[in-house]
Amino acid sequence: MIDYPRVDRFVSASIILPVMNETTSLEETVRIILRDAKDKVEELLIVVCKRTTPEAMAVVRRLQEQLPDLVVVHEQVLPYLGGAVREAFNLARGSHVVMMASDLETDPNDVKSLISGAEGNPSAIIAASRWLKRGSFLGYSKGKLVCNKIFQAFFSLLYGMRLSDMTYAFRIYPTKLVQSMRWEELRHPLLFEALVKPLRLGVKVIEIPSVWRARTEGESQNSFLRNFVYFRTGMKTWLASKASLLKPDPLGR
Ligand SMILES: Nc1nc2c(ncn2[C@@H]2O[C@H](COP(=O)(O)OP(=O)(O)OP(=O)(O)O)[C@@H](O)[C@H]2O)c(=O)[nH]1
Ligand SMILES: [Mg+2]
Repeated sequence: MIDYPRVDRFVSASIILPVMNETTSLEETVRIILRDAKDKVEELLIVVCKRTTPEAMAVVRRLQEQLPDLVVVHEQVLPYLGGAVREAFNLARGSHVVMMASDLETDPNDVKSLISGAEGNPSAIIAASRWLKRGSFLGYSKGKLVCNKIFQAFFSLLYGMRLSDMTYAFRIYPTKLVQSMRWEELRHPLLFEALVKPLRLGVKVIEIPSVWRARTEGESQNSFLRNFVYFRTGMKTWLASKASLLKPDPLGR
């Protein structure tokens, strides 16, 4: 039988922080997470690449010096954001992993709520949603908002799930789950793949409200047109056999 690994309790969280051009946003993200949840954090897994700016690298090095027991810096081998997240999944040592950004678009004040969700439901994915409370998109264009809503409605119907936000990459996962899945995407669509593949396997997803605020520092690595690739990811996963979603040896890397 095809099944995904269950986790019976939350022990600690590995926080994945991909970094490209963030300085003060990264510092603020780390400060708030540690203020709220230091005792629950296994490690801050900062993923950098060759294109990470020297200014951002300087902040990463400083954090590493200030928090030697918590900060792990990894230079990615696979390309793009999906590659960064996939490598972090494999490195994580906590019982759970938090997927988020370091540009403050994923509000670090909500990390504690994700963690308490995982404490109550250790086998589930706890996902932040921008559609649970009115006014949770700050600085998002009207056109993008309409596209976003249509996309969410289409895929929640297709997957038969009452989920309001399947594309906000701000979630906590059981580490064993993400390490047992076969990931394909290398760019931003990995963030959507990382929700629909577990859904296909029957993993429970619980949403909590969160507010998205457009970044004020640096710029996004995603182009609007690339969002259309998300359709392909969603359809391909819907059509895939369940066996193809997991690695042949579920706990193998
Ligand atoms: N290490 C690494 N980090 C990345 C890469 N691409 C993006 N990031 C970081 O990952 C986080 C999310 O990426 P963004 O480019 O802001 O994309 P997004 O906000 O998810 O997407 P949009 O809302 O469509 O702009 C940011 O903190 C980026 O700096 C990458 O190739 N490698
Ligand atoms: Mg962003």
